[in-house]
Amino acid sequence: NEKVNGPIAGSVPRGKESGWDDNICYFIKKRLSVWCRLPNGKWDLGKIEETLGDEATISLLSGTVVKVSTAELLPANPDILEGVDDLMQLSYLNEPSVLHNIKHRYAQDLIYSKAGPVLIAVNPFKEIPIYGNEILTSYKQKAKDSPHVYAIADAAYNEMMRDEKNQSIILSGESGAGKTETAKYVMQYLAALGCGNDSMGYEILQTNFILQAFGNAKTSRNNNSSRFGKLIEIHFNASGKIHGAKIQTWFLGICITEPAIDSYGGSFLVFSADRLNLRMASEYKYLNQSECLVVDGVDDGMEFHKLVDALDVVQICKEDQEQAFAMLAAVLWLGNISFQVIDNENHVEVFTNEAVENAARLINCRAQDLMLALSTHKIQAGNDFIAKKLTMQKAIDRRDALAKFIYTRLFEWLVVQINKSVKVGELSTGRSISILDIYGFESFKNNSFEQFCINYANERLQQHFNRHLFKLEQEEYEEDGIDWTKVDFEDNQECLNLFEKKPLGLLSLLDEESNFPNATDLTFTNKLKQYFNDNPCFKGQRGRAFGVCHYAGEVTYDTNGFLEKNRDPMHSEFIHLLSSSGCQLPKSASLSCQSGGLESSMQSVATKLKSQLFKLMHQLEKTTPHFIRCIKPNAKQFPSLYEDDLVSQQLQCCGVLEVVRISRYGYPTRMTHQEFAGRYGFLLKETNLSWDPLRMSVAILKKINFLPDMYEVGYTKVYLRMGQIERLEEQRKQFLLDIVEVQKCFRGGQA
Ligand code: AOV
Ligand code: MG
Repeated sequence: NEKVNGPIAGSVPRGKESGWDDNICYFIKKRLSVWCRLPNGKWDLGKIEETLGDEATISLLSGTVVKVSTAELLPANPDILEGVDDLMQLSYLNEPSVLHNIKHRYAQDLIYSKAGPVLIAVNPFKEIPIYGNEILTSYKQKAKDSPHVYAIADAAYNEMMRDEKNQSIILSGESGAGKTETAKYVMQYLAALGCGNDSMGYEILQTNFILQAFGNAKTSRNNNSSRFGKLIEIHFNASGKIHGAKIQTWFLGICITEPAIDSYGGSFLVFSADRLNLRMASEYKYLNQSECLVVDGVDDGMEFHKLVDALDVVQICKEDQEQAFAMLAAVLWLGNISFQVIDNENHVEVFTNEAVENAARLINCRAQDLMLALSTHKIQAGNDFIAKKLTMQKAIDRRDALAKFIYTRLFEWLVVQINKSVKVGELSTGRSISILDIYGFESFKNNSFEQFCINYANERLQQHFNRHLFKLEQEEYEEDGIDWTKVDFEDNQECLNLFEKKPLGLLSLLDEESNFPNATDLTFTNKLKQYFNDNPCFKGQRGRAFGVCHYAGEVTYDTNGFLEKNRDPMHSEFIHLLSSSGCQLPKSASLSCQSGGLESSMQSVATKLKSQLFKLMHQLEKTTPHFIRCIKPNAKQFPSLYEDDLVSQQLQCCGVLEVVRISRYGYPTRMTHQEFAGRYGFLLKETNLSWDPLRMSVAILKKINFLPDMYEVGYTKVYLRMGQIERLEEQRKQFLLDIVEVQKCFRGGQA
């Protein structure tokens, strides 16, 4: 079937243009610009002077003349296409052209572009005046249609109202690319569109702020990095007004002492100093792990007031607020607790100082009990329990585990409170928009269990994207008997298999080792190396390290602490300690852990994450997705700095070129033969009633004289290329007008 294959015969290798080789002569003759890859790997614009065999002489824009292989040349787009809104409009779709287009726009603060159905958002790292009421209104009134996060929110809203189908807006991108910020604008738009008589929209916006205050931290990648994933489902009533929301979070319970992460819980903690007996941030071990303590330009006092206001808005009473801050302070004081060795077997006791006193006071338990819980573990001997002293490292781990335990419960408790406040009685079906913002792909110098989980989650999300934009599209064509030449796309199934396969996958093996009493992080790593030696996604490395080839690049993980973090032991001593404390919040939190069912508390962290992700994917499958790809233009978080390589790598790993290709050569309009025949059957003067819909469709298409590569006829549907349906609709409109005319005449005649 030649007509479909035409433009993209075979699968087009990345960055290559089909038929380009034959075109080089034309480019020489017309003196058209080409992209030329220089020996340093960078693309530059130039003109071909001549070719000799495989070698071309190029004069670059700068005046320099270079000789390169013709394989390093690609066609450049005519000037008139410079900085187009949608990459689909480019005549030549290759990597340098796409990069150049986005860069050209970025230089003019046009941070949004479209790649077919996907919105690309490049982080400006500075404020640009493209948000707020006025601009919002112009998108609402369709006065503006340039690519914008508001336009995506608007499309989702309209589609929801029109089709009564749940929608989702999925943000993805690396850490620091702008997902959370962009999600905020989506919510702002929806709140403005769906604001009713009550303050529900405003309340929902405030929840963002609260969760960020408690769940974000400064990392080397992002000053305000989300340490939790979030899905917020906003529900609308029949007249399109917001009537409630539901928030789900996936808090990783990231270890507070993780080197990459500091100032946990943000900078807010610091100012409630007086009341909570707190010191400067630098005096807390959990906050001063590295240099990135101070977030430039953040006025902690102001932020704290905003936080308290927001807590008021979601109706968390003052008493509970105090308790929440007390818990935060307790976490910080716990970090300052130290131990002293008391015998020659490295057993320890808690060093009695203000840290223990303050932590105990804030948790509302006896200092003695806290000290015992941190430095001993109970062993059953017959009918009795005896307390055995812990060694130094075990005690430190225990202390950090308690801090993490309290912090995680606090976060979960907050989410429960917030949900109570924004809850709707009866959740609407078919009228909701879910916004998904998870922790972005991370690759640090040292990557631990946290990055392992984060990157696994991103791998899953990437597959959802692939499935929707490539797989489902192609599968539908194939099932309907259309010869559709496949566009190559990066499938990440193999990497997901490496994680998920049973019994031989990273997660299963991790669980297995976590359950072995004698296993260590090293035995775990060795097992991986033994089993995955031949797996192309796995790279065995020295010592405790191994690498995974993720869709976004290879990451090396250090398995130090993997087993312990995966077990996430819920020490019964902690639960006992907290439930006997006089403090309500940790008590209710620890009780809710117990009542959360043994099942979920017995599960390892990795298994829990996996099942949560499956649930999430299942939920998303039931919605119409809208994708926003956030791009980080430089690693320094500087404004106006665009690093080609960094952007190129992100565009590649999210398959932007492939998305555009598939959209350009795909068939955006599809109707069943019944629908098609029903709507356009009028075009046929004489229809034979015995004809089946397929035959009718074919007759209509013949009648309208479409060019052969503008349509396809499948077993069940008619497929039309972009712009074709308009022609049919035009004819239909004319036909209906004619009928009205005829009727008028007829009535006129009667009268
Ligand atoms: P992330 O959510 O993608 O990272 P953020 O949304 O936190 O990234 O963005 C990082 C920072 O970039 C923000 O704090 C802003 O300073 C800036 N920024 C992002 N988008 C914009 C914008 N549209 N206009 C102005 N500044 C912006 V992570 O949560 O680390 O994956 O886990
Ligand atoms: Mg974020």
